[in-house]
Amino acid sequence: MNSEWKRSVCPYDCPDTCGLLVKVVDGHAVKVTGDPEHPYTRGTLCPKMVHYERTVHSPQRLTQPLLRVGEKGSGQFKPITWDEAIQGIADRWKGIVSDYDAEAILPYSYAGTLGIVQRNCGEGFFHRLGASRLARTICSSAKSYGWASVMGGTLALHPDEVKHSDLIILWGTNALATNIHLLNYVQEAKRQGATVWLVDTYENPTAQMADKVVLVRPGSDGALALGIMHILVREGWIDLSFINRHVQGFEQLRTEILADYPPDKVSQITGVSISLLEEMAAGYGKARAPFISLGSGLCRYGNGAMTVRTITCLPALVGAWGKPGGGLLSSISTGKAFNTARVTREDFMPKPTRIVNMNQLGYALTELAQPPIMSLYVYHSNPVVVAPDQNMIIRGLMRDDLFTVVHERFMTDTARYADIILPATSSLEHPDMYRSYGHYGIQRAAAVIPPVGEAKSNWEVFQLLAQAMGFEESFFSQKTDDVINQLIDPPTAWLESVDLAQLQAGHPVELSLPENYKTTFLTPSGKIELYNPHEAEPLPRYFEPYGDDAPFYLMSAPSLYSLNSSFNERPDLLRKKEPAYLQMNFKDAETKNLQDGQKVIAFNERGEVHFILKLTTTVPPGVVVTEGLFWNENALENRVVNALTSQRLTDRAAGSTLYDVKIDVRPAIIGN
Ligand SMILES: Nc1nc2c(c(=O)[nH]1)N[C@H]1C(S)=C(S)[C@@H](COP(=O)(O)OP(=O)(O)OC[C@H]3O[C@@H](n4cnc5c(=O)[nH]c(N)nc54)[C@H](O)[C@@H]3O)O[C@H]1N2
Ligand SMILES: Nc1nc2c(c(=O)[nH]1)N[C@H]1C(S)=C(S)[C@@H](COP(=O)(O)OP(=O)(O)OC[C@H]3O[C@@H](n4cnc5c(=O)[nH]c(N)nc54)[C@H](O)[C@@H]3O)O[C@H]1N2
Ligand code: SF4
Ligand SMILES: [Mo]
Repeated sequence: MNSEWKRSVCPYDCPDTCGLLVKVVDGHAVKVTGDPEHPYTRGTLCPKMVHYERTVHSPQRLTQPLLRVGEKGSGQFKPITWDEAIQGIADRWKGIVSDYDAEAILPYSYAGTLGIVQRNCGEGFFHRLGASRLARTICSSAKSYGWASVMGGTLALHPDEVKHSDLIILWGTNALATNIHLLNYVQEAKRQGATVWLVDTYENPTAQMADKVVLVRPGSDGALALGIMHILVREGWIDLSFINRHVQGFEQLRTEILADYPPDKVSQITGVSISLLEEMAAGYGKARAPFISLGSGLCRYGNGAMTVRTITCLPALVGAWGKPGGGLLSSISTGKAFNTARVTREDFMPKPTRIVNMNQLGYALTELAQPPIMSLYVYHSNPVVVAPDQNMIIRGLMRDDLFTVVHERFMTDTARYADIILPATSSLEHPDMYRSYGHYGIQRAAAVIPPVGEAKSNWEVFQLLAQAMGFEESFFSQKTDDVINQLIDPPTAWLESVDLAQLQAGHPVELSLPENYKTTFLTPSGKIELYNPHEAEPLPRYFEPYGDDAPFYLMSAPSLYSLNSSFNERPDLLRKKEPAYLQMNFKDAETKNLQDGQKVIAFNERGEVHFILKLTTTVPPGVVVTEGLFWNENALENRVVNALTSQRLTDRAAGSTLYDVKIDVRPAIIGN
């Protein structure tokens, strides 16, 4: 028996990007633990990953290429060889290119893996093909935009800072599910006396570790931030010397905007009582070093970018950036540390091709013309479940003339609609380089086991497709490790501080930050830009989200036991994840004459989804909550929450508005 512990990295779309140790016995992963050597995650994992080997060796893994033999969506397939699959795809695509144009082919991918090469390598291929491009904005593009509008390219706060804070605001984040390692540091600060606030639309599971919970009306956080700033100014709880040195536009903000947001008005907009608003402002204004951890939920609204922009102004007023432990952590962007353009190869594009927004896949498949989408190639994403307007997407995928290829580890709802399915490797079966959006660690991982069945990695499949399409660029004949090497060779300026030998050997290493990075503002003016002359609205202000004409705002928040639609292959986690509950306040249930445990239908003009009603006081009236994305097969009536969400986009950066949706609720069986 050959048994060995090997290093790897958690590949999932999670800010923590944990270091892993994998016990491999005779080519099988038998145990997965956290890597104690990892500087940030320090050996602990979330409940999803402690048995990653069960995902990797799941009996549900796809192990052979498959060809559809039944109706689209019926899930009936027969095995074919890789040669047949690749040749079949290439033949069909060559026909589409000559009958329509390469833009009739649409790639669709997101973040099944965050590995830099496997995640991005399809772009090199599709750019060379001249296919339509995909705007990958489903997650948090509006958040990045809002941050950058105030802070430009300023380096993000190091997460360790939180340990030194005395007031931590978890703003729109269910960190217990989505950012548990940050919470370890929050606990450390709490032990030293820090106060923790949660600002959310319901008492999410993280509320249990907060000293104070502030519940806001969905999409109204921008007004809350303006109200706090109003009080900070009114009370003089501002840091004028910091403002004079580092802030642009404070006077304009104060006179033109803040004067308009007195507590009574803000209370009306946000639903936060005047006394709680005053208390929050006092807490923030008097804190030595307030730290805001900003989640992404609140950016997924029609006003999402503006909301983030407004909240991002807060630390500037109190000079939090100048204090150890103070500031605001949005997302960490370390893309500049790598030569990623060597993987995405925009230079391969014959012309700037059409861009299709991933949040509008339903429209793209049903309404887009000149040319219409005739082929969809999905890899490491599950749009039938994760993208808005599920019914319209399924209508599109049912088109007889649409040729759909899905490269997947599992028979997802999207894979069910494929004409050809290609089996994908898991992260333990392919090498990659990882960076994180929650810390500054980077790590290279080798494949630690051979591919399961005939599975191939994203890079290997694009190589085969390139060959079949007759692409002769030497780029496509590289081994995965060659492509990974190009990311760091020549080393970028940022990598110069890193021990490359350690990195190459698979150890976690940290990118270093300049000493004064917290007060080095990489904006055009060199200051924090409360006033941004490049914006159509140079000053932040509040405007309403979309809303809809229906009684309940619907929050589809993350579950502790799945990650987006991943981990639904795991019976052990499905048992822990509660069934598709819809949480509702007792008062609303009374008005609607609904009972706890009853089957209900949530509906709006886009669709209907069945849930089991769960009555609670943790959700305020006017809001309903469902936690976790399910596969259709685990849902009550074959539709999941995204049958209700909308393809509308955010105010800036074309993001998703997955939380900006209202619904009504009725009993599933009348008279029950
Ligand atoms: N276990 C688990 N971990 C995950 C994921 C998962 O699905 N499960 N998803 C991963 C991904 S892709 C991402 S992007 C990150 C996301 O992680 P974060 O960006 O930290 O956000 P979430 O934890 O998803 O929490 C969103 C919260 O926003 C709240 N919210 C919604 N609307 C509003 C609003 O208008 N105002 C305020 N204040 N709050 C609002 C929701 O109620 C919810 O509690 O997590 C990643 N990690
Ligand atoms: N209603 C609602 N909808 C949401 C959200 C929400 O909070 N509410 N969250 C949104 C967010 S923040 C995001 S980021 C998106 C995420 O959407 P996606 O990125 O689509 O995430 P997953 O559902 O995890 O699907 C990833 C798929 O990739 C596959 N996969 C994993 N590794 C590989 C690989 O190496 N190669 C290939 N080919 N496949 C692989 C997995 O098996 C899995 O089925 O969902 C969004 N959808
Ligand atoms: S999902 Fe997140 S917390 Fe869990 S192991 Fe992966 S990186 Fe760590
Ligand atoms: Mo995300």
